Amino acid sequence: MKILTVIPTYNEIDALPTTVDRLRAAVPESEVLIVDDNSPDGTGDLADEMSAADEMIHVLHRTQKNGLGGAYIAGFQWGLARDYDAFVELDADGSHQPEQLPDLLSRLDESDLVIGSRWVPGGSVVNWPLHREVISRTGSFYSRTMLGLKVRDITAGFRVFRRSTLEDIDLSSIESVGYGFQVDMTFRVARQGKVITEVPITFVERTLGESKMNGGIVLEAVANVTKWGLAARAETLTQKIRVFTP
Ligand SMILES: Nc1nc2c(ncn2[C@@H]2O[C@H](COP(=O)(O)OP(=O)(O)O)[C@@H](O)[C@H]2O)c(=O)[nH]1
Ligand SMILES: [Mg+2]
Repeated sequence: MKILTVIPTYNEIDALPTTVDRLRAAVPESEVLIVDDNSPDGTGDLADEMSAADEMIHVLHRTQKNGLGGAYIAGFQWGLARDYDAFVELDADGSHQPEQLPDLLSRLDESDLVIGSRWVPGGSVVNWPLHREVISRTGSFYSRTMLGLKVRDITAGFRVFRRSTLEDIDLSSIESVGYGFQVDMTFRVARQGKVITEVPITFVERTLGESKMNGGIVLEAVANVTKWGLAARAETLTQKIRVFTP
């Protein structure tokens, strides 16, 4: 199985080397694609140096900061144009522990999408401020309710997609840039009747660099989830109504 781990970066110059070293040690067979949005701190140049020193590491440069969702879609399209069988999402900041990636990969033969989950038994977060936990749990709860999903950690960003799962999604129609991207991908996979597996992970808050999360990202997710939920409900209603005209 040919694996591509996509790592989106924006100003991750301090955290990226350790994350990639840990990944290369934990899953040496995985190739790595760093997708950098022209980070002002020089992360893109560092990525180029790492790529020059290791043929398993590739870099995709984008011209401007365009959100995590856009970076992943560009990374997936890069990989789909090549012969990878599995696509991993991994944050650069060390929150997703590469040592737990084998646990996720081991479930891929029986799944279309594997999610590293904080909110299933055995999953946890370390050093997260209370407001982050509240936002994450509330976001998952709201998405589950609005979209009728059974997944516990819907905004999770440590994931493995089977190639066919990505091929069956129209990536160009994904509109969210922030966490809404993860929700949208989950919703689309679930609606196709595909198998989603959640594997418990320990999510460790970053010690280097800064989070790019902001109120706009949360609002975008809430607005989109509401829109998708209402649209899905309207579809169901239309199907149940029979109209007789004289
Ligand atoms: N290429 C790119 N990467 C991004 C962007 N926003 C966030 N990221 C990356 O996405 C990952 C998760 O972002 P982070 O700020 O840690 O979010 P948090 O974990 O929710 O606080 C990190 O590797 C970031 O560098 C973006 O606009 N472009
Ligand atoms: Mg983070």
